[in-house]
Amino acid sequence: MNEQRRRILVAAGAGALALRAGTARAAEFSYKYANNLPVTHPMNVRAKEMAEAIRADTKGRVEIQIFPNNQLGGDTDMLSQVRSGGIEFFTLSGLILGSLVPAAQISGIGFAFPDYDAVWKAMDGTLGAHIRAQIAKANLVAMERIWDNGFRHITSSTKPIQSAADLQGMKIRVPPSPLWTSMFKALGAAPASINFAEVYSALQTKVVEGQENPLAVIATAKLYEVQKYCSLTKHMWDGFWFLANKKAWDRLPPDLQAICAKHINAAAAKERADVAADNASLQKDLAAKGLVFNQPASDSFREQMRKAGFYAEWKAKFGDEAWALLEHHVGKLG
Ligand code: X2X
Repeated sequence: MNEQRRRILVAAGAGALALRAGTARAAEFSYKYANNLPVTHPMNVRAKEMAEAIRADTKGRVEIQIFPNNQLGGDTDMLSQVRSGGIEFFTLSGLILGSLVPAAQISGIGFAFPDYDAVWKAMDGTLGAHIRAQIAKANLVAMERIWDNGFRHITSSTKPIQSAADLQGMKIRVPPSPLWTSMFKALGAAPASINFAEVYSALQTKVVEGQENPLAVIATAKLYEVQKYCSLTKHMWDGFWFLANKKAWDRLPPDLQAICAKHINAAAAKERADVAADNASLQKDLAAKGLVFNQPASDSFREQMRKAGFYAEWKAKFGDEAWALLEHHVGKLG
């Protein structure tokens, strides 16, 4: 390259740098966080505050861009992206992570957790630690505090679910996860694995009659527009692990890691409080929008799952040690 041309290139480069410095300085670490929920869900509301706090506390060195509502693909796709490094952060139900980390499904065992008190003791305690250690083996980093999705209930366009008998042969959407499919088969239903990105249209076009989710999801994703009944089965609890691609996480110097972890876990705590409040108050709003509620007793569902061998099968899959960690927090199962 001749000297003149080199000088021009150097000058042009310096100009571009100056321009960038004059406007917003590019962050040293610009990371993407993707998820499957609408922007109005507490998870996205708190994540936005979290990203702002991280930018402020790292003096602009870490910038987290949020891609809500399956903008970057459905859960199965986003899981591939966080593994490859296409996205750096992703929140995912432990059960959907189950295709990669089977142990992460244990928190979704049907009717295991009676209430939030038991959930947080287990998930912030020994059971959560066990699950995070298994996730780490898959080269993903799970932040310490799991975010809340909530206790799940069944909705349908055709009928209220009063007992397990009403689930026989019912075409119901479940998230892609071995445990979810196994549980609804044990209950006698005909489950179809569908990513959340396609749930609204699957219900609208009647590919499936029903689905199951916590009230905060039913409300923010407007599932009440395409469902008529909501049966408060409270059949399982579900939460979202805040996952990081391991290489991307390891690229952050320790002081920046500490700031990120602090704000991510603090946002999780706030999101848990929001979701608990929403799940307590949303029934009234959803009823006003036309959803018809009923409250079935849990006995018939538990009995059906026991008879189908669901608890025995999954105890054998998870192993005695993990099962004991769960039972320590919730009592004898099955
Ligand atoms: O896919 C679902 O139903 C949802 C939104 O609850 C999860 O992410 C597990």
